[in-house]
Amino acid sequence: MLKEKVEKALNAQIEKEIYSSHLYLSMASWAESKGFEGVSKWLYAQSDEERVHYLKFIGYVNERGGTTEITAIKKPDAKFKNVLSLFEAVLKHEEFISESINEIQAVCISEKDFSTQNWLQWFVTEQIEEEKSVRNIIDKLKMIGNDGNTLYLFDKDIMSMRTANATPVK
Ligand code: OFO
Repeated sequence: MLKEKVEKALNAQIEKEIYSSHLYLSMASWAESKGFEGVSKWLYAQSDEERVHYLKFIGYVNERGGTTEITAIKKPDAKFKNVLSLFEAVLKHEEFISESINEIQAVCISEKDFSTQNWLQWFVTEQIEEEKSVRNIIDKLKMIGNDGNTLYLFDKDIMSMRTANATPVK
C-alpha cells in the first residue's frame, strides 16, 4: 500500500507528465505550421513518449493499491519565437521534470518507501538521456544561427538524433 505522501507526490507527477505531453503536442503543431516537418515529427514523438511516462505512473499507482487523480491540465504555450527558443523551453521544462523526480525520491526516502524510490530509477536515467539529447540539439542550433540552408538540413536530419528510449508501458 502506498503511503499518503508518496501517493500525493506520484499524482502530482502524473499531472506534470500529462502537461509535458500537451506542451510537446502544442510545440509540434507550431513547428508543423511553420514548415519544420522534422522538428514537428520529433516533438510529436516526444509528446507520445510523455504519454508512455504518465501511463507508467498511473499503472504503478494502481498496482500498489493507490488511487489516481486525472486533473484538468493548464493550457501550454502555443507561440514560439523560433526553433532555438522552442528547444530552450523544452530543456527548461525537462530540467523542471528532473527536479520534480528528485523531489519524489526525497519523499520516498523520508517515508521509507524504498520500492518506489527504486522504481523511479527508470525516470532518473530517462531524464539524463532527455536533457542530454535536447542540449545536443540546442548546441547544433546555436552553431547554425540564421543560416537558412543549414537549418533546412537540420530539420531533415533531426529525427536521426532521437534517442529511441521510449520503453513499453509495463
Ligand atoms: Fe521528460 O520525461 Fe516525462 O516528463
